[in-house]
Amino acid sequence: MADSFQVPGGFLPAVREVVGTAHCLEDPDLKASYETDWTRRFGGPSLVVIRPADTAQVARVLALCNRFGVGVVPQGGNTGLVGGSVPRNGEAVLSLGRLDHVLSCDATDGLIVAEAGTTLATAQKAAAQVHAELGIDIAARDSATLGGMVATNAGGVHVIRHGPMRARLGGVEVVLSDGTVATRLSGLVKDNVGYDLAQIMAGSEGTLGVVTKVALHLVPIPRFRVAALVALRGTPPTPGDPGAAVRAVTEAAVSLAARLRAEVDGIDALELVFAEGMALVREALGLPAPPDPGAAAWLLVEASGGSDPTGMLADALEGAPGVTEIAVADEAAARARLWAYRERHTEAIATLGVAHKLDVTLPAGELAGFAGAVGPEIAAVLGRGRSETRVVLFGHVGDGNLHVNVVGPDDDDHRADDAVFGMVIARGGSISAEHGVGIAKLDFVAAARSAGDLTVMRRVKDALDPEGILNPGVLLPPLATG
Ligand code: 2HG
Ligand code: ZN
Repeated sequence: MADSFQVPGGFLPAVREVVGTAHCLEDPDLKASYETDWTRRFGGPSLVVIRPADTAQVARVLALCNRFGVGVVPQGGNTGLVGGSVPRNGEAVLSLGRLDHVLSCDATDGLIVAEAGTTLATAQKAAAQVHAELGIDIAARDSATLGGMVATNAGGVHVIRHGPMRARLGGVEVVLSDGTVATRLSGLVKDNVGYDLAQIMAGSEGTLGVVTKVALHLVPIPRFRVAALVALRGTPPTPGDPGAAVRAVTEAAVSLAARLRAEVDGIDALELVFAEGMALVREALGLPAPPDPGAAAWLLVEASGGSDPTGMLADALEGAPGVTEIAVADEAAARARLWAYRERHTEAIATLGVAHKLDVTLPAGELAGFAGAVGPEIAAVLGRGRSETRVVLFGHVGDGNLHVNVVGPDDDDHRADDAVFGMVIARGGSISAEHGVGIAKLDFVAAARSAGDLTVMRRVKDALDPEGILNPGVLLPPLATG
């Protein structure tokens, strides 16, 4: 494909000189896996895929891109779900995959420092060796990389306890568009000397700089950890109100989540799956029956601490409204079996086709109303003849983050997306909870941020990337003309 783009004369030879020919991929077959993301919904042709070995090479490559005016798409594990990590139109892909070394991991400092292409799973293993954890976990842990997780401010299943990626950050090393390297990896908790480099980069989606190293705070491994999968009773259908049953069980889940937080110390996770997703995950992946297979929804709760939370959890669940059956596990493999029903949703949904992945947050008081209304609203906007459409809801109920997966509409049919984002904005929620904006949600950024807020974003972007080479077209909507 390289031939179909205007390659500035001298650019590719100069890049080859920096990274070596073997790491400057121009063959379409070699580039293919870098050009489509995990969703299979987003992607496009690249000019070249560049695989630098270290920060110095990243800096030299970016300086070249800046000089030759070549757009750059930074890419980690390519597990992004919003089209922010793949080329759109002939950009160069800058893959951080070779920067995959853990540089230090020290329980006394409470800090791990690793290169940006290190996978989350690798960092988790390094932390475990010093009897620590990262306090952040996502299902894509084997492929997702730390740099990408900073760039998207990834969330995951432990946000209610330890916060999202930005809360875990002890520093970053970042290369700016002109090749300037900025390093602040001290991990000091109190360090107020001006702007916070790491926080500027968190959630910037590759538009402000390329993260090359990441420092993360560690947390001690708790002595006890227990998970429970709690089945919640359904209600009979209400004629004329197709969302009533989902609304009612979500209401029950939200109340139970609040009760558990109030009564159980050390809640790590509060996750919700519904009957449709449970049936799908069991069928697609051959999982055994959960507690009360006929339930309308299941709340997965995990708690941990220096003393065993099982008793407190049992007391809190005793007599809780709507609960039908409970499975409890403390040993790691048994916990993983409970988690599989929740974590493997993404994989199971992928067996249905290419999903529109709408990752949204609602205020707690709006969650049930939204959950009940979203399926009927999508059906209404898609109209008749879309009976093949599947809407699968699940997510991090503890922080209000629901994942609305819609399978059926064509990749470029935005009607369901627009309807869902419109509902979220109307209810005071966020159109981007933990996956980022990418190109998927560009049209909604202006409605989700005030004009002044957007001005700040554009000025920061202009200051750090004056030529606009970093992840062009991502995150910031084009300025209205005329
Ligand atoms: C999860 O929570 C991920 O498992 C993926 O954020 C969500 O597939 C999705 O929609
Ligand atoms: Zn999620």
